[in-house]
Amino acid sequence: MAERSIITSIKAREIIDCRGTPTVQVDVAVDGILRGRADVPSGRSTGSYEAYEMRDGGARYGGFGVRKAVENVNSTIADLFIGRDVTEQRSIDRDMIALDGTHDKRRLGANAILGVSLAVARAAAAALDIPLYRYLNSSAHVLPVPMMNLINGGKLSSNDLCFQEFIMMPVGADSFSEALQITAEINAILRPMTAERYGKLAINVGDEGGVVPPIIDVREALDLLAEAVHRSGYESKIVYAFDCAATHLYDRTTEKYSFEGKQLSTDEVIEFFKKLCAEYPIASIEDPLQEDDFEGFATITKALDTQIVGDDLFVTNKTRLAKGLQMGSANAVLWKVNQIGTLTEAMETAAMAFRNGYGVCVSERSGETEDPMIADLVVALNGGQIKTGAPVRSERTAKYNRLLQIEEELGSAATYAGRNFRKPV
Ligand code: 2PG
Ligand code: MG
Repeated sequence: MAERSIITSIKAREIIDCRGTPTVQVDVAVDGILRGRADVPSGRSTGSYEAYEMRDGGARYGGFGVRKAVENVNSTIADLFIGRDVTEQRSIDRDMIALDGTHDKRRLGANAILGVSLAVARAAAAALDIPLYRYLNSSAHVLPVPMMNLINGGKLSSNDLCFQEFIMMPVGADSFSEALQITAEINAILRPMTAERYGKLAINVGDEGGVVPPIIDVREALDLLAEAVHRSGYESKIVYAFDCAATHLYDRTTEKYSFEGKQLSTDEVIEFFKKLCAEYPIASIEDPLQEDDFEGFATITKALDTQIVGDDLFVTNKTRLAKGLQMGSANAVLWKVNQIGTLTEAMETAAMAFRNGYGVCVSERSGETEDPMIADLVVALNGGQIKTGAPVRSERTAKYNRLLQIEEELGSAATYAGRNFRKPV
């Protein structure tokens, strides 16, 4: 009989993320040895339908403390799982969902539940002495295209650029390591160019490491990025993407979107993207419309020959994805574990997406820590695409650097997703 790996303790603590905001860290010990530690990320431009992030309120940390969530792990959740086999990921996640009993995990806090879910996965892999990506999927082998957010706008910056993320994707690279090299080189060209054109303050970076020039016009930002790409000599290997985060550009009263300082109707937004896609090699557009507009998402998906990603639209939630599948809204999901709150549910959402021909783009949150977990997760999913900021700031580079290690570990078994990022296997 196979040896069992028993959880002997679960302990959470409050730590801070890259913005200095508290978040939850969980340790899981197996047979008396600390085997798994995981940090919970946190968003700023969040969707309304995300799982509930429990915050303490009050004066401490401006109300953002997570002591209650920590306490929920250390008492209620820990009590439930001491003595349990650490490899029972699915039943552990299901038991936490049942114990919580609410639709959005507000009793225990999705940040409490997710911390345990991720730390359990990591502890199980460590107890079995295999890498996390392989523990989750023995045929994990796809290295993702990094979606590099080199120019920041929206809620994650201090400029007035409407779109949140201007992204370049090195789809023409031959490997992940070459892709990373290309993007770092382009970023090194972009920064002095931006400073020269917009002044030195423009190269202070936003929450995800991109430059923050005082630009309002979308084409102007895209041209800046495209010029850096052109100067690098890598033009033929690059396509572009955006996260528009349009939920945050939408006014529910006027039913208009604020694009480039102008007020646009849904039809005008769709026209805007049609023109833009005719002018630039744009391979992916995330949240071009607001989170409740499944119909608009269906229209724009039909109108454009590009990947349309639902972030606030789907919030990694199977029920919302099922509605999108039925209506033809988008053709890819953004995949963020903390939007749903357990690894098991997030993996089910990814499986549902792939089964139906949708792409899966694994994503950071704007509030990250140095935990590189999503690097293993994107490889475990054979996901093909990862969005985790610019190739600067350690909470972003931790993920890219972990992917370099994984590529090396996999050796000749590794495949770089490249131009097949939406359907890599
Ligand atoms: C997004 C993200 C991550 P946040 O909108 O996709 O890039 O931002 O984590 O603030 O939701
Ligand atoms: Mg988004």
